[in-house]
Order: sequence, then C-alpha cells, then structure tokens
Amino acid sequence: MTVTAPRPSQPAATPAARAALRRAVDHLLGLQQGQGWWKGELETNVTMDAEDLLMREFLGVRTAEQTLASARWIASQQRQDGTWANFFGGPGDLSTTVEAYIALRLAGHSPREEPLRLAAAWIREQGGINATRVFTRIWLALFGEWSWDDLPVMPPELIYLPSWAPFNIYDWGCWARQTIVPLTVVSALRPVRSLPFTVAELRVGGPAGRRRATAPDSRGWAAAFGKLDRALHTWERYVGRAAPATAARRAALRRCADWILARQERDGCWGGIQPPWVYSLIALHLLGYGNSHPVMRRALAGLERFTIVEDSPEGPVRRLEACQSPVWDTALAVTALADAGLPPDHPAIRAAAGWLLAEEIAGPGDWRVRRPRAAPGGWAFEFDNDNYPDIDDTAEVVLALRRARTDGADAGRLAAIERGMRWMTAMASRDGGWAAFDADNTSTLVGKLPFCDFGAVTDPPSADVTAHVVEALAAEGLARSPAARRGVVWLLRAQEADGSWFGRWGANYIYGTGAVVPALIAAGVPASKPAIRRAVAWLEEHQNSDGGWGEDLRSYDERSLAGRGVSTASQTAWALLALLAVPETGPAVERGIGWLAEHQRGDGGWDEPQFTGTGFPGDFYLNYHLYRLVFPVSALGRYLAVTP
Ligand code: R19
Repeated sequence: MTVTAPRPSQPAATPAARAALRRAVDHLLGLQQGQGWWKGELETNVTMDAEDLLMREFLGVRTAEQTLASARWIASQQRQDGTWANFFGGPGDLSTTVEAYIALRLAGHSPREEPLRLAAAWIREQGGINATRVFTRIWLALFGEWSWDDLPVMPPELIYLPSWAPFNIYDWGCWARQTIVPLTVVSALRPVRSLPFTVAELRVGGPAGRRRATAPDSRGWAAAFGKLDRALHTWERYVGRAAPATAARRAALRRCADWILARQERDGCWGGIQPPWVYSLIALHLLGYGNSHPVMRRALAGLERFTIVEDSPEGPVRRLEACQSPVWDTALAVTALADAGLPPDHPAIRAAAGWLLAEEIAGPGDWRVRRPRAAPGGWAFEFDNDNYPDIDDTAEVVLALRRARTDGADAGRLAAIERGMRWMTAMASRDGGWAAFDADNTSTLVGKLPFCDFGAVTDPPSADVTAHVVEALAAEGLARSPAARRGVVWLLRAQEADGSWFGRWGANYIYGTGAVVPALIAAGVPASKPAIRRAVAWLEEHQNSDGGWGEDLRSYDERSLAGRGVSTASQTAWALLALLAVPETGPAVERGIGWLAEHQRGDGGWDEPQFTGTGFPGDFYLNYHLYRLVFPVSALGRYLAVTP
C-alpha cells in the first residue's frame, strides 16, 4: 500500500507555520558569514576552561587577564549545591567539579570562600580526588597532587604495534588515538610542576581509582588488565634505570613526536578538538619544543580562535569551545533553506555551496590504514581537520550540495559529490553500517584497559550515521546499490524493541529515530512496513502534552527516560522530520508544528538551553547553538511543502 492521502485542507497550524518559517529563514540568513558558512557556538562544560588554565600554567604562558576572565566564566557556571555539571540541568559531576575547583584556586580564590567550601565538601562526599576520572588525575599528577605511580601505564612503545596487533593505535577511535599518543609521552616523562597551593582539602582516605560500573562479564577482564597494568609499572621502573632500555625509550618518544608533528593542522590544532590539542602541546613542550617554536606558536595562536570573550559588568568573561562545527552547520543550514523553499541558485545557498566545495579534503588521512584502496574525497566537521574527514559530515554535505547550484560551471559540484559518495561507500564497515570516522573500528579490547574510564574509545557503526549515508545514497539515485541495501538491513536490525533507534551523536532515541525514518523512506522502504509503523507509534507515544518532544540526556544511563524530557525546538523538529517523511500520521504533526510556532522568539529563533548533542554517551555532551534553528526550519519547510 502506498499512502498518499492528502492532509486535511487548511489545517489550523498552516498560517502560523508560514509566518514562523518566514521569520526563522530570515533569522538564519542573517547568521551566514561573509564567506558563505554558518557556525553556531559549540557549548560543552567548564573542564575546557579549567584545563586551559592548567595547560597555560604548565607551559608558563598563563596571563592574569586570561585567568580572571576564565575564572569569571567558571564561577558563573557553579550551581546552588556548589557543583558543576556536564550539561544544562544535569547532575553535579565529580571530575568536572574538581577541575573547576582547582582552576578557581589557580585564579586566586580562597578555599575559605563559601562557594569553594561547598564544592570541596561535595567533592569529599563523592569520594574525593581518588574517585575522579583518569584524565583529571593526570592533570593532578602534572602538578604533584597525585602520584604517577597510581595512574594506569600507557607506554609510548604502543606506537610500534602494527595495525593488526591488539591495542595498536588504529584500533582506537581517532579522537582517542590522537589523545593517547601525546599522553604516552607525558606519562613516560612523569613531569611534576608545583602549584602555589595544595588541594589536600579534596582528599579522603579510601581505595584509589575510580570505580566504574562493570559489565557482568568484565570481572575476568578487570583482573587480567590489572595484571597487565602491574607488569607495565614494572617495565616503567626498568626503563627508567637500565641504559639499553632508556635508548629504546628515547626512540619511542621520538617516534611519537613525529606522529604528532605529522598531524598538526594548518590552523595549529590537532584533530580540531581540545584534548589532542592540549596534550600535544604539553608532550611537545616536554620533548624540548619551546613556546617560540613555530609548531608551538601555531598551536597556541590557533587556540585563540576557539576562545570566546564577552563583556560583563565585572569584566571580560572567557570560555573555550571544545570543537567547532562550521562544515556541519553549513550543510544543515543549506538543507534547511532548501526545505524552506529557497531555490538552488539563491545567493545564500550558492555562497554556502562554493565554500563547502573549497572545504573538500583531497588527501589521505588515518582512515587509509583500514581502507588503503579507497580514493580520498569527503569533508570534516571543522575548518581544519584534513587528517580526519568524517562520514557523517560527508553525507550531510552531499545532501546539501545536491540541493544547490554553484557559480559558473556546475561540474565541480557534481564531481565533489561523486568523490564523496565513493569515499563513503568504501568506508562502510564489515557489518554494512557506517561509523563516524573509520571503518571496522570495533575493538572490544581497548575499552577494557584501566586507562579508559571516560568516553567511548572506539568508533563502531551507529544508526544515526548509517541513516545519513543511506539518505545521501538514496538522494543520488543509489537506493538500490549494494551498499545502500546493506545499510537498510543494518538499520532494520538496529531498531530497538520499542520501535525507536539509539542516537549516538545526538540526544537520543528521538535523534536516532528522527534520522532513520526519513532515510528508510528515502531508500524505498514502504511506509506501511511494521518497522516504520512501530517507529511512528513510538514517536506519537512520546509526544509531550504541550505538543513538543524532548529527551533528557540521562536517557543514556537510564532506559526508562528514553524519549522523555522537556520539549525542545531541535528534538521537536527531529520527531517531526520522521513523521513528515511518512504520510498519514494524524494530529501529532499539527500539534508539533503548533509547538514550534508558539515557542518561537520575536527575532525568529528559539531558546534552547538544553543540550541535545552527544559527544560521548554518559560522559560528554554538546549544545550546538544552531540546532534550535536549522532543524525547525527544515521541519516547518517540509510541513508546508506537503500541506495544502
Ligand atoms: C555529527 C558529526 N560528528 C560525527 C562529529 C562530532 C564531533 C563532536 C565534537 C567532539 O569533540 C570532542 C572529541 C573528543 C573529546 C574527548 C575525549 C574523550 C575520550 C578520549 Br580517550 C579522548 C578525547 C573529550 O572531549 C572531547 C570533545 C554530529
């Protein structure tokens, strides 16, 4: 059965939707930058700011001005109970609170001030420094507040493991790979700098090391990796004393340095993200690269472009972005404007498409290790990240370019789409799904190392990325290609028992379901198929009584929160994009559109303090400041396109 029944004529929401869309499109057009791109702030948490101050202290480049301005931001984010959270409305996070506390001490705040006393008491209650994540304890070790002996060992000799060996660096997700290589250097050299204060007030007696919720089968593994870690500690002591071992160690450190240096980007960053950037700076510093060395200068200068400074009555307030999203935002904005009915040769779309074409990555990257025969082609998320194009961005850029025209001959656009399609097709994992950055990055061993207690450390295929690729393949007329068919099978198998899909890079089941349903329909799966009906039913059941949709980030830890939370603009739009892909969906669509129209601000935007982006489920979350605008524009545009 093909369902093409028209919607009721002139539904109540239509005039309001038209007005809302016009205002939103104007607002979005007003945010485009001169070169054709869009970029919303990528908001995360205060560990970025705390670690920035600690890194500057370590390198000896911290200024009083920066310190005060960052401390203002960190202090402004502290909550009533003295803690800092990882996302808006979230619970206090121990590691984040410890790092924020130390940064404020560094900025001269006294431990006797009430906010710091509250924080310290809460930290002790939660188990103190002992219970923080490994990354936090590495920062403490750098300043003599934790012993290097009490951290898991990651030897720099790891760099020698061939790509078929367990634990080799290419078995790690690219973000983890770029983070651990410099950290092996740092932890081999075990530097200790002193602070003008101690944080003894954050200590409690008790067992060392964070206790992570352990999977039922991990007891054997925990024991095995505990033994491995003790053996590595013995190795570290030997390397520190025996002459031949010391020479081998020096060679390994050199090899790590070369690996790091080869991956610095034009703008001075590593991978476009904060962790590898900061740890590479520290590692190179320890290997003798002075702050005036061009590599270091570029790295530090680049960080300035990730820094936002705003005025306040108390003085400048400074915060750092963990990452920047111009390619992603620009692709989504082009699709949104096209959904809103702007023609492919509209000046805004032409300019954006021209900029996207110039951002195509023409050379190889780390992905080559697993797909040596694939030809380059594709896009990264950031301005500069040529070593790590990602499949999600490539899919979204292909979808955007398909709906644009460029200046002059259009052959360049079609050729770039073609290269992107080929690269994505080659990057499918063995199981037929797609991950973000790599193919077959599915090791189950690396995540069990005691070092890995924060964030995902591998990059397996996900439903959201697979859906975006399937949708792009379908838009190119390749829905019947073997790659797209395998993708569809992968998606159908990944559906949850309740009819939804898990969202790896967006929160959460609403994001996954909002991505998969339009992709399956685009690929030719009939709307009458049970998988689609169950997804529609799940969305309808999870619509809030105000007509919107929302999902709390705690749904990643607690299944009963799936699809539940305060309505937000982006999540309402994702649910609508799924429902609008399926004809004949009843009153849910009109009510959702009504929510968007009612909650729009006068300037055409929406407020969205809630984080709806995911860095690492359970551990690291993102607030993409353009999500609240581009997705509602797409939803309103698609709604009006199918409504009389
Ligand atoms: C889809 C497009 N995406 C596929 C790309 C999304 C990029 C989000 C920004 C990521 O920024 C990061 C990345 C890594 C970290 C880490 C980190 C955690 C564990 C290890 Br081991 C190493 C690093 C911490 O903060 C990050 C921020 C939307």
